[in-house]
Amino acid sequence: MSRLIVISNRVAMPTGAKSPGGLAVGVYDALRDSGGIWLGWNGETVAGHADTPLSTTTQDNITYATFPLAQQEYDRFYRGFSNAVLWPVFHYRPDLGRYRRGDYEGYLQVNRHFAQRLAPLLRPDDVIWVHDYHLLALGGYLREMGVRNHIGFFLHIPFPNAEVFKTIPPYQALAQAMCAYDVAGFQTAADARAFSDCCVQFAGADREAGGLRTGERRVRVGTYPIGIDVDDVARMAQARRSRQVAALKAGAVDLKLVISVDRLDYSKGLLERFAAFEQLLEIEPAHRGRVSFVQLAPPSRSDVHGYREIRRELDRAAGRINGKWGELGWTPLRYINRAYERATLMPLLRAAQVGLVTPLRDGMNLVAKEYMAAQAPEDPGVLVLSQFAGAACEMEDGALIVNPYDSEGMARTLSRALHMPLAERIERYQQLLQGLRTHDLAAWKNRFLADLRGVTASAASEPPAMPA
Ligand code: ADQ
Repeated sequence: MSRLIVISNRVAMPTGAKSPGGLAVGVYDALRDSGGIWLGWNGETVAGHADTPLSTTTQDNITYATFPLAQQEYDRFYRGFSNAVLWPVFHYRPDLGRYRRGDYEGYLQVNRHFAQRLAPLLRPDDVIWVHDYHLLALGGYLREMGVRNHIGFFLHIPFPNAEVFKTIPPYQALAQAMCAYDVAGFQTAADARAFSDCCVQFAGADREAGGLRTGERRVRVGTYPIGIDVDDVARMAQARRSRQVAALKAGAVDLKLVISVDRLDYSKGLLERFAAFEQLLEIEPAHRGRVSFVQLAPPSRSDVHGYREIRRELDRAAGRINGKWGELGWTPLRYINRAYERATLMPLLRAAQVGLVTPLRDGMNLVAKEYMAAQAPEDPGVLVLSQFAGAACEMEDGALIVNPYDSEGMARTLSRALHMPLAERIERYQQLLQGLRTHDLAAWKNRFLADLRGVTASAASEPPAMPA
C-alpha cells in the first residue's frame, strides 16, 4: 500500500496527551496501517523568521515532522485569518469576523510554507490527506509546485452557504484553491452541497456525477461523518470508581446530573444553554435541589477576538444563576473551566442522566457521540442535541432534537429527558449505538482513504492560479 502523508495544523505527537481524542486516534491508525508522515506546526512560536529545519521523530512506522511558527505567522495565519475570519464565518457568524488583508496574506504564506516543507519529502505514489480550515489553500500550492499525487482534504467544521461564504473578501480565490484537491470531504451532505454551490458560483466549476469539474481537473465531493471508537469510550466510561463522580454527587446520592462538555467557544451555545437550565428551574420547581447542571468548558483561543467577551458573559451568567437559585447544600450550576483526561471525562458522561449538546453550529460534535457510547446499556441517559450540530443528521431518531435559540423549548425538552421512562431510554440508546457503530472512526478514515486512493488523478492538468 502506498504511504499516507497527513498534514494538519497541529500534530498529536506520540509523547503527547496520555489518552488522545478521536481525531488523533483515527489519523494515527491510518498512518500506522500504511506507514507515513504526519506534518504540521509543533505549537511553538519563535521570534523573527521561522526557517528552522523540520524536526522529525519516527515511531511505529510514522514520522512526525513538525516546525514552529514565527510570531508574525502565528498572529496572521492562526490568530488572524484562520480563527478570526474562517472560524466565525464558517460557523455562520460573519458579524464576529475581523478581516485584515495582511492576515490573509500571512495565511497564504503559511500555506505555501507548509507546501515547501512537504514537497521534498514526497514520493511519487504517496497519498496526501490535508485536514481542516487552516489549510484550504495548501493543495493549490502543492499543485503549483508540480506535485501530482492524490491529494484529499477533509473539513472538520461546517462549510457555509454561498451568501455567507461571500462575506470573506477573497472568497473567489479560496474556492478556486480548494478545487486543487482530488477529494473534498465534509461532515454532512449540507456542507458538501454548500461547497459545491460555492465552487460553481465563484470558481467556474461545473457539476458532474460525484463532484465537480474545472477544466481538466475533477474534484470528488463527498460526505464522511466523523465518528468515535465506541468500544474504547465504553471501556473508559466503566471505570469502577471515579473520584470525580463521587465528588460531584457528594452526599446526594439521588442528585440527577445534566452534563455539557465543550471547548469554551461562542459557537457552542453555552449562554443559551445556561438560560434553558434556568428556565427549567423556573417552570418545574420540583427539580430545585434535585438536579445539577455540570458544564465543563476549558478556555480555548483566549487571544482571539470574540473569545474574551463570551467568557466574561458566561462568568456573569454562572454567578447570577448560582446566586439566585443556589442553596447551602445544592449548587445548581457547576461551571468548570478545565480540560480533563478522557479517562476522567468518560465516567462523568456516564454518570449524567442527560447529555446536553446544543451548539449554535458545529461540524459534527464528538461529545454527543461520546456521551451515548459512555452510557450503561441497562440504564442509559438521554441525549438532548441541537439541530445545528452535524451529529443531528445521524442521531435525530434517538436523540431529543432542540433548537438552541429557543431556551424555553430546550427547558421543556430537558424536563422530558429527565422524566423519560427506562424502556424508552433503552430503545433510543440501542438505536443510537447501532448508528455509532456503523459510522465509527474506522469507517470514517477507511471510506475517505478508499475514495482518495481510488480517484483517477487529474493532477497532470493545469494548476489553479494561486495568489502570488
Ligand atoms: P471541536 O470543536 O474541538 O472539534 P468536538 O467534536 O466536540 O469539538 O470535539 C472535542 C473533543 O475534545 C471531544 O473528543 C471531547 O471529548 C474533547 N473535549 C471537549 N471538552 C473537553 C474537556 N473539558 N475536557 C476534556 N476533553 C474535552 C472540531 C469540530 C467538530 C468536530 C471535530 C472532529 O468543531 O464539529 O466534531 O472537530 O471532526
